[in-house]
Amino acid sequence: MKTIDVCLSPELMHLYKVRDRTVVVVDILRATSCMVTAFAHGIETITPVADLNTCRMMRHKGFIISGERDGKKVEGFDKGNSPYEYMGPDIRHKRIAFTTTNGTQAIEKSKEAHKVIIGSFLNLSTVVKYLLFGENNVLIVCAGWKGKVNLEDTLFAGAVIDRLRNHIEPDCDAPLIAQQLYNDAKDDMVTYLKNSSHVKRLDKLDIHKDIEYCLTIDQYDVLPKLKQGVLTLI
Ligand code: 3SL
Repeated sequence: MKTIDVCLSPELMHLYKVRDRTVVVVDILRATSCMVTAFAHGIETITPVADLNTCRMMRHKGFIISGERDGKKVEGFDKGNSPYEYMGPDIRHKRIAFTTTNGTQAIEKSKEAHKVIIGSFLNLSTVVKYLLFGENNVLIVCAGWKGKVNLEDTLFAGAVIDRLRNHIEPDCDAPLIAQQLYNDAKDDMVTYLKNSSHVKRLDKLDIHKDIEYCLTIDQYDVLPKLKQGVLTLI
């Protein structure tokens, strides 16, 4: 039977061998939710970039430049990190260069994997189906917050594990923790996450509607995949 594990923070990546695995990168609030939304609304590619300057330079190559630091849109950038910015006709058939505090860093740390896909609650069933029929063992990489563990990415990992429980075997205890938390939270994730650190952070920025949106299950059936450093649709 295939196995599944969860890396609860990118700081723990050195503990995992990823070359033979399919890695699912998740940053529920809000980077991977934005990416999935952008693909569902017609973006052609997203290039994840770790630092601000490289991202800035990519405007000269015709990219929309997007990103945040500490939740706020970067000065001079075209777009920030709210999924509502990625629903309009202005992104159709365009290319985005994207840099975020945690999400794009987690993608960078995962790039040695055999396959890297992008997960969020918005495309949960599509992710699950892909993992079910894929041949590789799986690692879910939670972006967390500046190296620390967060609840929302762990809940997503738990949701995947719960749906695959009869088909893929947990590798260690992190999948069991994630699954247990998801089962505690699943009936009302918005309330469950009320005291979580990133929800509090985003509440201060007055973007509560982003939180509810990012916790919506199965809004889209798109699956972004990393190929030579660029995200495209499978
Ligand atoms: O860290 C990230 O990648 C972001 O998603 C964080 S925020 O939701 O924009 O604050």
